[in-house]
Amino acid sequence: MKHNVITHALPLVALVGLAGAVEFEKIELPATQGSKYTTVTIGPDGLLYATTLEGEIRRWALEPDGTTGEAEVITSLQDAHGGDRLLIGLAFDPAAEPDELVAWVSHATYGFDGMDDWGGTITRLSGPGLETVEDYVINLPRSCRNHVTNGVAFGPDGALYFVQGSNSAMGEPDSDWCDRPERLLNAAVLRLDPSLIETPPLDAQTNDGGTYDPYGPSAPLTLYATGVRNAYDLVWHGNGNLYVPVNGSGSGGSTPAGTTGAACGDGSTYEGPDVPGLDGVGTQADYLFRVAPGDYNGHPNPARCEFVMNGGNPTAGTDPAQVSEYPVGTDPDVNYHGFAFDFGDHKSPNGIIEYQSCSGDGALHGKLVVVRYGQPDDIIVLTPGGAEQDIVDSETGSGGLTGFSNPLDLVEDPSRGFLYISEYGASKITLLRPLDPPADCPADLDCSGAVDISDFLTLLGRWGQTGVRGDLDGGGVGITDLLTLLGLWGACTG
Ligand SMILES: [Ca+2]
Ligand SMILES: [Ca+2]
Ligand SMILES: [Ca+2]
Ligand SMILES: [Ca+2]
Repeated sequence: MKHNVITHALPLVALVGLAGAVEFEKIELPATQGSKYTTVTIGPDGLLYATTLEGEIRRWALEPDGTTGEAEVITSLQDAHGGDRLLIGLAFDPAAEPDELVAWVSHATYGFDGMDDWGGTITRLSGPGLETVEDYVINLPRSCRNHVTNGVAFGPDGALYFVQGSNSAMGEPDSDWCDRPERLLNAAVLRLDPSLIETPPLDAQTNDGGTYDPYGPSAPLTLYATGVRNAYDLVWHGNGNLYVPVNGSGSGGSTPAGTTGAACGDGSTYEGPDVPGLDGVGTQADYLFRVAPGDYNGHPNPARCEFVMNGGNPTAGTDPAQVSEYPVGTDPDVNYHGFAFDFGDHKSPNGIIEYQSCSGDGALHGKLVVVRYGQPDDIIVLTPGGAEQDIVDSETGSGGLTGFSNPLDLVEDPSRGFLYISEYGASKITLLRPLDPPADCPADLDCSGAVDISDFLTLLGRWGQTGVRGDLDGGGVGITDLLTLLGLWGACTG
C-alpha cells in the first residue's frame, strides 16, 4: 500500500468559527497513516479500532490528549478467509467486556470490478485479539462493483442491523452494473437476530440455487426496511430513531416497470398500479432517511414488487423527491414515507454518528454528524427535531469540520468529545479536538448542567451499549454505571 507523504510537527489549527458551533483543532495521527480505513470505532476497552479496506483490523491505545501510540494489527479475518476481504463494518457486541471482546464485521469478496454475486458475509470475532473467527451469515448479495454489505450497528432491541447495497443503479439491471438483477435482500436495512442461528453460518442466498426465505417464521435475518440504495453507515439515535444516509444514483440508470399481477418475493401478487419503466434517468439526490420498520426508501426492487423510484411524479407541480421522467400521475410506492433531509446531488454522505458529549456547552449534543465523501469533503451537522424527529437544521463550514480528503467514517470518543475521522483519500485517521471540551461531569448525559432524572432515563435507554456516554466505567452501560450516576445525583449544578 502506498504511503502518503505527510508533514508532521502539527497540530494544524483551522478555525472558521460559526456562532453556536463547536470549534475543533485538527491533529495528525502519524501511527494511522498509510492505510485506507473503512470504519473507525471505540471498543469497550477504550481503544480506538479501525478496519482496513483489505480486511485488517488495527487498534491503538489512546493518550489523554487523544493521540495514539503504535498500532496493533489484527489479521484474523484475512487468515480465516485465505486472503484480502473487502471489510466495511465493525460494531462491538453489547455484551462485550474489556477483557471479553466480541465484535461483528461485514465483509465481502475483495475487488471492485466484475465481482461475482453472493459474496457478502457477516462474521463474529471474539477473544482478546479478536482471533476467534465465526462466520454467521454467508452468501449475501454482492454487486459487481462497490455496492456490498456495508455498515453494522446494534439496535436498542439488541439485534444487529446492517445495510446491504443495491446490485444496480436504479433497480433495473444495467450494463454499468453488469446487468445483475436486484435480489430479495439487496438495497435494504437488514435485521439479524444471531440467537436464532442454531448452527452458523446461515446461508442467506435467495436465488441462483439458494433457498433462504427472509419472510419465514423465525427467520434469523429479515428485511427491516427496504429501498435503501447504497447506505454506507447507519446510526440508532438516543431519541429511538434509526437514521440512514444514502448515496443516490448518478445519471443513466434504468427503473423497472411494474405490472399488476406480478409475483412478489414474499409470495404475494402485485396489486398495482402499473408503473412505467424508465431508461437514461437523471441524477438522484442523496437523502437521509429516518427509517421505520416496513418503510420503502425509494430504490426500486422488482423482487419485492417495489417499482417506483423515490417520490415518483404524482402532480404537475414539483413533488418531494420527484423523478421528472415519470409521467405526471405516477404516485410514489404505498410504503414510501419520504426523506428526513436532502443532502443534494453527489455529496456521498457516509459515516454518521450521534454526538453525545457536552463540548462547547453542549452545542453539538444530540446532533447527527455526517461525513461527506463527495465534493464538499467535509462534515455536516444535522439537528433532529419537531414531532417526527426529522432534520430541522443543518450546518456546514463550522470550525475544523472542513478540508478533508474523501472522509468516509467517523467516531466520537464520548467521554472527551474527540472525533476520529477516516480520511480515505489521504489514507489516515485525523483527530478533531474541541477547543472548548466538555465539563468534567461525565454523568450529566444530557448536558443540562446537573445530574438528574433525565440522565437516569438516558442511561437506561443506553443499557448494554458500548462506546456511548453513560458507560462511566467501561464494559458497556450497566448496573455499576447506574449506581455511579445515582451517587452523583445533583452534582455539577451551576
Ligand atoms: Ca411533479
Ligand atoms: Ca461508522
Ligand atoms: Ca443532566
Ligand atoms: Ca459500565
